[in-house]
Amino acid sequence: MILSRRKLIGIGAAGAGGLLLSGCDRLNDSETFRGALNGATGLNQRTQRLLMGNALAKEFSEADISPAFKPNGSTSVADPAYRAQLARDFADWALRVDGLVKQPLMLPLSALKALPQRVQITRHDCVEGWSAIARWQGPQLGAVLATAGLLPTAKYAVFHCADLLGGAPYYESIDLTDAFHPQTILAWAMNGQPLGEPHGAPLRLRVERQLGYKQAKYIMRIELRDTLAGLYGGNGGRWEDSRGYQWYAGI
Ligand SMILES: Nc1nc2c(c(=O)[nH]1)N[C@H]1C(S)=C(S)[C@@H](COP(=O)(O)O)O[C@H]1N2
Ligand SMILES: [Mo]
Repeated sequence: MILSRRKLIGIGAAGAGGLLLSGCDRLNDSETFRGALNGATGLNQRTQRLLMGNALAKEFSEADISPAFKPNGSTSVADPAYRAQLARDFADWALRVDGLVKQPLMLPLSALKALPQRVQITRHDCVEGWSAIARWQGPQLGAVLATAGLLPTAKYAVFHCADLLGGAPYYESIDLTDAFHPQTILAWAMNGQPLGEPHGAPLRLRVERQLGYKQAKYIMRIELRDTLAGLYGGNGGRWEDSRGYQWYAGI
């Protein structure tokens, strides 16, 4: 199903409004609260509680933006379907959202741009030992997931990318705590410009409290799953499978 702009704006606004209710750090420290969280059955309750107790990554000012931001890992995509979409400025591209959702979605860039936008200037830290600061813009992942509606069994969001790394598809995954974190966005713009191919056009993940390899570029599909077992190497990401990188890459 392709959502109309109007429908998306309506649902998206409600979803994003909910996302702004975060910031109760102390609640999450309490064992009692964690117990209540674990025992919660309703998805809305689970989702809302996931939104709390989530510290924000540091945000920077315009003046801090790095003059150069090194493209890393894949910097281009060989897949012919991707090349055709790139040539057409992704006019007929759509993000697929499926798996453990109530309503699978196909979201064109126009729909992602019509959702409430979050802009954040953050630092990207690559395990190879370099960092760079950029301004990212896009809808919150949580608003997109709220539009699709998660089934109660959903535990992970998996990002399927268009590129191969070392001959196998790049993919990454995060849990729902990070998926609904207010700074977790699907970025289509970097430093005020649409993402270029080296940085992951048309869409990349920004999950700001984790290392560079979690920031999946060239996202084609988001799949909601209850387990990471049985998916490629079973470790939840391309680097996790091939190099033994930690699945939770918290900084
Ligand atoms: N699809 C895809 N996403 C990816 C990678 C990749 O090779 N393919 N490399 C990762 C790594 S290790 C880093 S440091 C960042 C680099 O992002 P940049 O190219 O915008 O600097 O993207 C991450 N996301
Ligand atoms: Mo990296």
